[in-house]
Amino acid sequence: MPTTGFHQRDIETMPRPQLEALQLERLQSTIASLRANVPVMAERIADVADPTTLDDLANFPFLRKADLRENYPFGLFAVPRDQLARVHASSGTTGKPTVVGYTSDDLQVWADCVARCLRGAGIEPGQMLHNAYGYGLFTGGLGLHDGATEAGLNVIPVSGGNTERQLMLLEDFAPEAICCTPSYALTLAELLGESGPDCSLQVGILGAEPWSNATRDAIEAGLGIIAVNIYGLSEVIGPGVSCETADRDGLVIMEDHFLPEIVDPDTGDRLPDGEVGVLVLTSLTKQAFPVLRYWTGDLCSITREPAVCGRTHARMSPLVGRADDMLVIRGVNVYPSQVEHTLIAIDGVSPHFQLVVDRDRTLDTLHLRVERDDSEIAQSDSDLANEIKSQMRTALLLGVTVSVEPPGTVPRSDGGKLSRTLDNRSL
Ligand code: DLL
Repeated sequence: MPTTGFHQRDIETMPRPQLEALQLERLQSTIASLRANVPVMAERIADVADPTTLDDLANFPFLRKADLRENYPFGLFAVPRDQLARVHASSGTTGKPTVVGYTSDDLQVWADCVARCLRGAGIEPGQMLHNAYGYGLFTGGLGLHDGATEAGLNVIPVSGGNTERQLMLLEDFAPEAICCTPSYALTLAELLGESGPDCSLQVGILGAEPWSNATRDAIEAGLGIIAVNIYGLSEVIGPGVSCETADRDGLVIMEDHFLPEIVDPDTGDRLPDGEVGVLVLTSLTKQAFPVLRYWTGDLCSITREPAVCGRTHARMSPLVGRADDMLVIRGVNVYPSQVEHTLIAIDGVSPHFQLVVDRDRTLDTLHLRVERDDSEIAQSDSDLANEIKSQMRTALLLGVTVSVEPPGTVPRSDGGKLSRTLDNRSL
């Protein structure tokens, strides 16, 4: 049975008074950097006094996804372009992605955070990690890759897709650990069938999408592993903002780098530990793209009680939902507003649409219902559906199925707030 280890034990078990002193010092220098290097932020926080306690952070405004859109692509970066070592991107709320940047020091911090996650989950240096997160602009593949290298693991950079090949490599290479989305782990567990518990895997580092304890039980039984939950978001760094240890008693936040707050979704007021609200994160060491009070939209609670393993950093509960309408489908974030933005540019369809989310065995599927408009375009329904499919794949980086339906079939608002999503997964 894997047991928790450490990558940077002194930091991970630092007494809280010392940790909080470090956080305050780092918060002050993050704010100094924003004032000096990011004109948009300097203007926005001009009237707010520098913090002298961690509680003073509550005086600062939130940073939201819309701010990233308005300053696309590099307007919120605090270093010149020639100091960037990498950029990544995730789904934006409309046409353009959300772009994030890293200096080489930022990449080192990120690798250390992910190495803490992997060692904490019980993976030992010298072991092999099958990395089935997508490589590319998505932070999952490269984020886990660099962290695994930092932790002294042998990384197999399989990336996503081609399940047949993944199964072959799992059998032939016999890795001890795997990382992928929980839904993909469940698919692999099903396909491995009876031989699952006999496979070499011992640990799964799973995240990027919400999953339940029932899913965890099925994955653990199916693959014969312990499955730990890893959380993160591109805007803050990527995977490795927090992660469960092998004890699986909450996701430990890398609090020397990311300062968490839980706030009321409606008022923005801070909530006490234990209460569920929106997770707001402030980066404490990031150079290229420091974020001050980033409104993640993710709902959870936190505790600052020390963990059994000796870690002192705050731990968050698994996410209980979102404060907005963002969907996570097979690890990809999808906003209904992105779909709308893409549809508007296509001739022959009306602005009415509905997104139907389902689960086909273990994998989530997204179906888009659209209506023809009254223009006289010659395209057949199936050609129109194919065109929409291809545009959606480009815009969302996700395969969707599309049905083109007669005018008047897609649900309309009855005066109240119209939900453009029918999510059958929660039923
Ligand atoms: O999903 C980073 C990541 C990669 C995390 C690999 C874990 C593993 P984004 O694409 O920016 O980044 O999406 C971030 O995904 O705000 C959550 O809503 C959701 N999410 C991420 N991890 C979890 C998780 C990556 N463990 C958004 N449980 C976040 C539930 C998660 N939702």
